Amino acid sequence: MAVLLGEKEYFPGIGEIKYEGPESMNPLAFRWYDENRVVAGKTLKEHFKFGMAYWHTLSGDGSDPFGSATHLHPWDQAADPIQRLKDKADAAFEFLTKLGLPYFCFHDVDVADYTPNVEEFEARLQAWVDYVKPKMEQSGAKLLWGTANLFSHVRYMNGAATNPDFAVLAHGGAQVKAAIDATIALGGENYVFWGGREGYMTLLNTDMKREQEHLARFLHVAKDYARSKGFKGTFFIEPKPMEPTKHQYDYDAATVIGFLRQYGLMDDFKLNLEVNHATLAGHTFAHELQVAVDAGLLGSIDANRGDYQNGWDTDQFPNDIYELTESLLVILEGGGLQGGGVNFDAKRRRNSTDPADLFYAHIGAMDVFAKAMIIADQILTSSEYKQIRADRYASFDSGKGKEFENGTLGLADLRDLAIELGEPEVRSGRQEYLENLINRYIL
Ligand code: XLS
Ligand code: NI
Ligand code: NI
Repeated sequence: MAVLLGEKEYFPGIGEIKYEGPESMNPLAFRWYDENRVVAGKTLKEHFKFGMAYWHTLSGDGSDPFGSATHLHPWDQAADPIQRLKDKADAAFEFLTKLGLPYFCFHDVDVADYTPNVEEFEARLQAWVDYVKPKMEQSGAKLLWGTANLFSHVRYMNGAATNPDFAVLAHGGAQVKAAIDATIALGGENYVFWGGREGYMTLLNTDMKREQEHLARFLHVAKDYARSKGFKGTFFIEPKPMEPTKHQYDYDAATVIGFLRQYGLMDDFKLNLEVNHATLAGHTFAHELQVAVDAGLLGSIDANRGDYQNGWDTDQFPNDIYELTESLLVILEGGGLQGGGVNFDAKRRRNSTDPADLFYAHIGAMDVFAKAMIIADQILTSSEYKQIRADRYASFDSGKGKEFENGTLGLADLRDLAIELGEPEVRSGRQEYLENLINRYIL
């Protein structure tokens, strides 16, 4: 991927990040992410489809509830909103081409300043589309997914599609329409819905059933509109249990799957799973992945990590090889991501104020993904990992166990068989053995 600079270079002194191999001590090089390396039949580039999150990388300013911005972006200074969106796009494409990120993702309000004037906002988004389209063609970078931010504006304080006020829902519709139009215009491969405020703060003022029906209807009309405009990609729902809302309707993978099934959305929607959202819901990321795989709905992932000590959505960059290896075992065995990729929904810390910190963050994350993929593939192809699990269920492979699976045994049959089979043998689940097996390949 050739480096694409705008009028100004925003990351001077940093060139194209190259693969130098595990022996390299260069902090601005990849040690494991060789995009052309083939693992399990595909290149690492194809497996991951790494994406830059426009919001964290270009818009995130380091502010938190206790303090204002610490990341003072040179691309965010122009007074004119159109000039500023162009500067930001220049910085975005410089960054992703220097890193060799093949994809990016955006919210409508990340790429252009939001204005409540519907027509004016549509015009700004169109100006952005016109500006980035040639940049995408020149660099080869693609749009993994687009989305609309229906949670920041004051009107969305009680949700968008689940707001008790229809006028608010209509404004949400206007934003989603414009974001879908932009996604289609840029050849976006997927479209995401994350319902940050689609939930409730207290049941005392909430008609939960009615709100969920509205959400389903909203998703249907958005999907129908996109299809009518020729969109062939997949829609993703991104579960999260809470934050900002006390209770969010898209709580976790299992909840979303039930919702999609109930409202007839299974053919068009899959899941975009985020690591830190899984942990907020009290699950491991591997658990959420497995739930989606088992339903045939694993679409895409938002890569990051939480903080074990505080529990909220800290969106840190991934760096834990063990956890990622476990996750990639599930993804590889489950046949990969359906249509999606790996979007870095992660931000550098408030006090990581050097522009180079953005590079270190992504390089480290891409390397740990690459190494974990290589390890997971070795575990699957050359260890006893799969066999141990298969053996645990061997009693269902034939005989009466098989008959039970096939549905030909009743409860009374089970009673008779209990007598015939006698007390079952105590068999180890071998958890520590399996944990060591993973480390055997890591260490
Ligand atoms: C917030 C979400 C958000 C979605 C896109 O917690 O992760 O960033 O990915 O709206
Ligand atoms: Ni996310
Ligand atoms: Ni998140």
